[in-house]
Amino acid sequence: MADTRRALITGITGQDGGHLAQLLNEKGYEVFGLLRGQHNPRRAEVERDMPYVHLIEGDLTDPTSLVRAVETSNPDELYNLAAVSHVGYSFKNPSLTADVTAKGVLNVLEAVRVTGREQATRVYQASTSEMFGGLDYNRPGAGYNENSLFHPRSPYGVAKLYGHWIAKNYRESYDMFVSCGILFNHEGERRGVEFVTRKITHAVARIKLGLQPQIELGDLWPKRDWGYAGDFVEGMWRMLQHSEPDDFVLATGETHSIEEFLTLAFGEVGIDDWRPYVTQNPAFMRPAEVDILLGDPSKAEKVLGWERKVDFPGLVSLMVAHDLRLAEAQRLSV
Ligand code: NAP
Ligand code: G4F
Repeated sequence: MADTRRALITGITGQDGGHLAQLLNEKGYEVFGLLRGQHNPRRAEVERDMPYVHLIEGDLTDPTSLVRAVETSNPDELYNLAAVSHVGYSFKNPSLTADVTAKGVLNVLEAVRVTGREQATRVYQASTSEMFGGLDYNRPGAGYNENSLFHPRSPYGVAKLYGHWIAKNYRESYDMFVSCGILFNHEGERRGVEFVTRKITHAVARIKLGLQPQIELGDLWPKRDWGYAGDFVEGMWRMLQHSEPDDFVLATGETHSIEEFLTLAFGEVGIDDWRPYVTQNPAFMRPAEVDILLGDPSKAEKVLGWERKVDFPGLVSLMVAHDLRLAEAQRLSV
């Protein structure tokens, strides 16, 4: 019988960490997750929902903890998903964002190298479409691909670009298997409520059940290429099964505005006009905005055989249905 494969996931408490842990467990992996903080409020959730995950305490800003995590888990595959991942927050905390989202990647790669696992551990780095910036001059009609220009528009995007290039540098310098997934926005039931899609579906369910009157948002015109997180973690895994390390865009190839998202989400609960329920608050606007993101996933489709299964209306529908169940449970408990 073949040995059980071992995977270490940083960012285990995050949206993608949860989807990926589930996928790897279904595939028979022994799954390890890096957990930060002396009292992480999400520990109990992980222990309840993913009892098969071995938790290892550590932090992306603490190189020694990462060395210990790699030694303890001895992983065949390491998925570096941990980051300060909220773009708006990165404007308010740019130095922390650089420490975690940029230098943290270096710390992870070094942990693999100094433990002598550079030929044994395949590494996935969570790169992002935020690196492209969505500016007019930098906007290809058919969507951004692996060769498009980068022009990040936030401390988060800049930090991710460092992570992307240091990952490629370790691939080239040390012959390490390091693949970068340039992922466009992906959402779902596990999405944090600080991100616009979940903030909307969470509020729509509560408005429908009379638990809150309105929702406050920032700019409504930006467009995003929104896919389903469950589909995207399958693409991450495929990148590490490929014969060569490489960069791959994962996207849906469609872009939609926040207004379109609002129309579909409110429509799911029978509200045709969302405008009376939405106010705009400058506190949720950013010093520099990414106007539009549209990805071209044709390389991942062709080389990895990856495909997205959930379309835009399906995504909105599953998120609203999930949040209606949560809101209903909350209403019954008060
Ligand atoms: P998320 O839900 O915000 O999760 C971020 C994770 O990083 C959390 O588990 C968080 O742990 C952990 N973390 C933060 N600071 C840390 C530190 N100093 N040390 C260790 N762990 C730390 O993000 P996500 O949506 O799952 O995204 C996963 C990755 O993909 C991120 O790197 C993100 O930037 C990138 N990405 C996401 C998207 C998307 O649309 N979702 C698109 C492209 C790229 P705590 O629970 O302790 O805070
Ligand atoms: O949901 P968002 O915060 O996601 P954003 O900024 O696109 O970043 C997400 O996707 C990236 C991939 O492209 C990831 F790398 C990153 O980690 C993260 O997962 O905001 C989407 C859009 C923005 O234009 C924002 O300005 O929604 C706009 N928006 C309008 N009102 C809002 C709000 N965003 C948030 N979070 N909250 C609002 O109230």
